[in-house]
Parts: sequence; structure tokens; C-alpha cells
Amino acid sequence: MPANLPPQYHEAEKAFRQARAIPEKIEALENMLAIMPHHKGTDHLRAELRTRLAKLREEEERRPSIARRGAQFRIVREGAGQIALVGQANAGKSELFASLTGVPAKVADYPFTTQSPSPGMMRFENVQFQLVDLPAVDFREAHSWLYSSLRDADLLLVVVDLSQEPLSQARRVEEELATMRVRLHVAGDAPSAGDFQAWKKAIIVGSKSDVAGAADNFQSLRTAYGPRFPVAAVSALDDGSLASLGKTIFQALEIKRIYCKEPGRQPDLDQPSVLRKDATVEDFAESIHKDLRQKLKYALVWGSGRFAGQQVNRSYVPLDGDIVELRT
Ligand SMILES: Nc1nc2c(ncn2[C@@H]2O[C@H](COP(=O)(O)OP(=O)(O)OP(=O)(O)O)[C@@H](O)[C@H]2O)c(=O)[nH]1
Ligand SMILES: [Mg+2]
Repeated sequence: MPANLPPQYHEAEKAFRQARAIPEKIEALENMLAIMPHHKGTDHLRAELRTRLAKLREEEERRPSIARRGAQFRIVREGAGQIALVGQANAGKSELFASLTGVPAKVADYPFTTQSPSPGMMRFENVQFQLVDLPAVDFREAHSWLYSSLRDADLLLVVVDLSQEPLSQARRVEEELATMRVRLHVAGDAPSAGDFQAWKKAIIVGSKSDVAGAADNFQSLRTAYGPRFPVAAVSALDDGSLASLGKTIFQALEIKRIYCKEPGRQPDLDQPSVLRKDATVEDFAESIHKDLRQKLKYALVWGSGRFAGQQVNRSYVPLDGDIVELRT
């Protein structure tokens, strides 16, 4: 192994080692080749990587086309979080997606209606989330690229149909996720190594709450899953249920909105910075400009402070909705 490879190369190599699906492996190898400097010392390694890449591309060509479409399905993230819809066929994912985003989606009462991912933006107050409608989790042909969509998401909406027995559906979803080495992350559980490659925060969503029997089914869903996950009931026909899902999503993403105030000016309340819930004033400063973390001396806070405009230090953790004036 040539010694003088840049650190980015080792990162790309790590991504290659962790990649499971062929398109991901190909992408990681391409990155490694792009990063590797051209000189005598790297000739041998370069040739070796090219051979591996050619083999993977051949293998990829031989796979059925639905499995291969993954590479062209990569979704560019937008907004305050990317949220993937996961569930069995006919669970109501696409109907929910269309109701929440306004993006038309094919909805039908036969299984495997959705065959490719579709992104759409959903508004909650003054933030936007990106929802990704996906094929059914038991659509095995799509597993190779479905895995990447799930891994990229910040949060999963596990959709189960309240017109059917919901617990067996939820369990089936967990089983299918496990075959892709994705596991639902329970609050308070420390992600550990082991067989799972992705631990994902999740909301369990009971869909079609307008149908007969839905209330009883929701009750058993909440009893079984409520202690470990946020559980919500929704119907495409009930706007209130859709609106309250927005809040549940915001909370599950563990984010907050911070408004920036310039000295002597009014804060801009339309454009919050969206940060992790535990972010400090100095994290906020860095999100505004990379040099600001260094230059920051103190900040003034309106909202969570004991009084308006209270002076706080760089490690202060502001709350959702706080206004912060940075002083350098
Ligand atoms: N009553 C009622 N029916 C719904 C609701 N949401 C979806 N449905 C019906 O459930 C069926 C399946 O809906 P889809 O949204 O296509 O389900 P899906 O989970 O996207 O299914 P696949 O794409 O096959 O994985 C359709 O017949 C919908 O009309 C709802 O809120 N209430
Ligand atoms: Mg669908």
C-alpha cells in the first residue's frame, strides 16, 4: 500500500469496505480512483482497483433491471430532514405521501404499485421535510437499492394498515428490514456493533384510521409499540391527523429552530437555522459561518433565557424557537 495517500482516500476505502450493495461498492471504488494521486507508487494499486471495478460492473450488468435501477434512484437531500416511508404492500404509503406533500403518486389496491422512490417536500410550520415514497419493504427485487434509501434517511415512517391486524404487519416490516440489516432504533438504546449496519429512528404510523375497526387496531398497536416508539394514527381523509403527524416528525428528528439576530436589528423569523436538539451557541455560530465558532465571544438569547436578551456563553444550549445574537 503506497504510504502517501490522502486521508480522503482512506475514507473512500472505508466506505468501500462498508458497502453492501454493488452500486454502492462501484461508487466507492470510483471515488477511490478519483482521489488517488497519479504517480509510480500508485500504479499497481490503481490497476488492481480497476480490475475490481470492471468485475463489479459486469456483475451489476447481469442483475435483473429492477435491482439495478438503484444508482439512478439516489435522492438529493433537501430541507430539515429526509424521511422514508416503509411498509408492506398496500399499507397506504403512497396515499399518505401524496396527502402530505401534494406530489401525485400512483395509489392502487393491488400490491407493489410503487416501484421506484419518489421525493416530495412536506411543510411543518416554517420548516420543510423531505419525504421519500418507496416500494413495499417486501419487494425483494428492490432490496439492494432500497437499503441505500433507508440508510440515507434520518427517520423512517413505518406505515401499517389499521384495517388489518397491525402487529403482524409491524413485525413483518421489522423482519424485512433485518434482512437488509436495518434495525429500528429505540430511544435510550445505544447502537451497538453486530449484525446491523443501520440503526434508524422511527415513527410507527397506523394508516387508514377512517376504516371500521381502526380504533381497536390502533389501540393494540400503541400498546405494543408505544413504550418504544412514537405511534400515530392517520387517514388520508383527515387533515387534522396529517397536520399532527408534522409535529411528531419534528420531535422525532430531534431538531430545533434557532433564529439569527443581527445587533440592532429585528430577527428574521421566516428563515430559522435548523440544528440538532443538543446544539450549542457555538454550533449555531458555525452553521452561520465556519469562522464564527472561533471568533465568538458570547451571545444574547431571547426565549429560553431567564430574561430577554440574556448573555450566555458559547456552550449554552438554546431551545427550539430561541433568537440568538452572536457577539464576536
Ligand atoms: N380508507 C382509506 N383507504 C386508504 C387510505 N390510504 C390508502 N388507502 C387505500 O389503500 C390502498 C393502497 O394504497 P397505496 O397508497 O397505494 O399503498 P402503498 O403502501 O403505497 O402500496 P405499494 O405501493 O403497493 O407498496 C389503495 O386502495 C388506497 O386507496 C386511507 O387513509 N383511508
Ligand atoms: Mg405505493
